[in-house]
Amino acid sequence: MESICVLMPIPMNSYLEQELQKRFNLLKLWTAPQKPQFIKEHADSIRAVVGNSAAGADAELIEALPRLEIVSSFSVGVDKINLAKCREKGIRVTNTPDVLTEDVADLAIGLMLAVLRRLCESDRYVRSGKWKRGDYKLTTKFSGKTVGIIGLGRIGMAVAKRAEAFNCPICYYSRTEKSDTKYKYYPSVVELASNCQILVVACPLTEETRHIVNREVMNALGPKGVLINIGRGPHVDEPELVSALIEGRLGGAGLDVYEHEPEVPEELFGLENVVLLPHVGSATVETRKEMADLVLGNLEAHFSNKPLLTPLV
Ligand code: 8YV
Repeated sequence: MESICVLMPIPMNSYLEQELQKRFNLLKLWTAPQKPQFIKEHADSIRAVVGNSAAGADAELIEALPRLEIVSSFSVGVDKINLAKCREKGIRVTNTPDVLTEDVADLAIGLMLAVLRRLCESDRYVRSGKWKRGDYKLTTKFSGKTVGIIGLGRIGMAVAKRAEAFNCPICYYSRTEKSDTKYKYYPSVVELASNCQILVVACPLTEETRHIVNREVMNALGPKGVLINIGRGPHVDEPELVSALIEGRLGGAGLDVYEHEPEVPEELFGLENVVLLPHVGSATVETRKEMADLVLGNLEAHFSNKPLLTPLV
């Protein structure tokens, strides 16, 4: 397979890069001084694209690569891939489900604890020497808080299970009510937000779920409510989030994702009721290796005419 050209638009993971380099003819777009020129030069030989949550395969790239057969994403989310275009052109799409579920769910719980128990603020308090000079503030209990989950898929379920261990009642919103769960269903996000104390975004990003957390939802969650976003930045109307937090209409937020990564609204930097992470839900050594192995396994299966390991399209 060493002659098969695989295009990687941006760097993602060194193990993945090394293995792709060993097994295929890896083209690293980010190393090219003129990207459009580079694509043109290699258009007739690129048969696979490896994308991720930051760079996938949009309509323009797909149109530019007439020999493209497969997009193998180093992510579970495929919002950066034009799936309709792939379907239309018979291009296969794979992602990395399951292997990252635990890490992302763990991080969601970590964010809940970090926001409510003010872990980051407390750490800063000790490091800055303030502890020696003063009293620390009381924080908010996590155990027993009602957790509302938008999207009860693999990750949403894993968050629910973990939160149950903290005696948190669980409720959820999804397009349709699930018959195989005892968790309380709300048919709208506003109703869910009105009836929970911690609202977690865990659904895929689609046109339908863009800004699913809007001003109305934030107001429904209220001044004591906490928003946790481990989905995608565009799920939340970010300027509205900033105003809701500044005006005290929303109690706090734990964010791993943002609308324009790596840009984060600077107004959030000064707020102690907010915990900001740099999109690290799946970023453990163990999981990133499993994700990379899935990307490689899918490519190898495709190019040896075997069934794909995790096909989406
Ligand atoms: C990563 C993710 O950020 O799986 C996803 O959808 O957002 C993450 O796992 C990423 O794709 C790794 O580069």
